[in-house]
Amino acid sequence: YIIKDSINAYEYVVELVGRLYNNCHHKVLVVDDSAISCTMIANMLTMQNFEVLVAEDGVQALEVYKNNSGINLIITDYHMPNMDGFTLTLNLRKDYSKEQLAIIGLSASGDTDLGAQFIKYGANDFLAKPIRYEELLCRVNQNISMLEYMEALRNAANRDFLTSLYNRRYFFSQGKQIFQQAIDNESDISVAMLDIDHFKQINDNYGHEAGDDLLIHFSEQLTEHFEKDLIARIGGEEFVILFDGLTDDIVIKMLNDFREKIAAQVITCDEAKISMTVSIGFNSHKEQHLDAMLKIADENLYKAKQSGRNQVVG
Ligand code: GH3
Ligand code: MG
Ligand code: MG
Ligand code: MG
Repeated sequence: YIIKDSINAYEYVVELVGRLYNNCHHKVLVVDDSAISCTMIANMLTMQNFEVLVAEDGVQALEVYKNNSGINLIITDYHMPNMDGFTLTLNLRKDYSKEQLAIIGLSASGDTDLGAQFIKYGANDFLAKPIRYEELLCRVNQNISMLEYMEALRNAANRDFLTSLYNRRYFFSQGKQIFQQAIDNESDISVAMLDIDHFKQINDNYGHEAGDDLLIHFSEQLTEHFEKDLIARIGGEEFVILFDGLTDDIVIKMLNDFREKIAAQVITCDEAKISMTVSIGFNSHKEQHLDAMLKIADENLYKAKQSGRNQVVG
């Protein structure tokens, strides 16, 4: 880099710090039976602030990958005892797509076919040994940018912009599969529809922005309270939850606990202190379709509204 003046230098440092800061969110697994090669690559990446894990062969790599969540890039050698790089790549691709997990194959110099073959086996990219620092970083950064871009696309398609909860489209695509499994296995499945009470008044009294803040807060509470269940925002102040494999007693208790928690909170928005309540309709009666199950939950929600709000009916 040629730094011409202090402004350039400042911008360069800001960019560099930003990149280093972002890199620490990425876990990279380096797989190579040559300890020298493995350490060298690991050091190059550690210098760039990546979190680095290492493995000696394909078998160990699968083990490390299984036991560490959040690895999104694997750099793997080809020649290794127990399991080579191609077999490792093939194994990983059974469960993880190129858009979820980037794999960069390492090909020894002289073996010109290895690169192309790695890609045929499912690698995203390859690097020729001996590894050059600049090229390694370019390829790693390019692959990570691609993963981030894919994640942004997935989120744009599946999540609600305001609250980051899943949207209606994602809820039904996932929900229908979970519903079908529950039918096939004759296991418990239930749904709840939630609607914040008198939300229009909250907007009218405190403004639309405060309303938005409350929706975000409410969504965070939902995610925290129902960690294992499928939650979505399906309307303005309307939410749906799908419970898989839980008995009615457990779900109704969870819903009532949540309802009470919300009712007991006072949320400070700017100067204002705001409280809210939520009405909930529940249904665990299996219908032919998920939509029909939700319709009953919605009727129960209506009953909850009719009989005074801030309650669970189901
Ligand atoms: P009820 O207890 O019967 O549910 O009354 P309510 O006022 O909550 O119901 P209603 O359906 O009449 O009003 C819902 C309100 O939610 C109206 C709308 O302005 C507001 N709303 C919907 N989406 C958003 C949003 O994204 N942000 C904000 N701030 N308000 C929203
Ligand atoms: Mg080797
Ligand atoms: Mg509503
Ligand atoms: Mg409402």
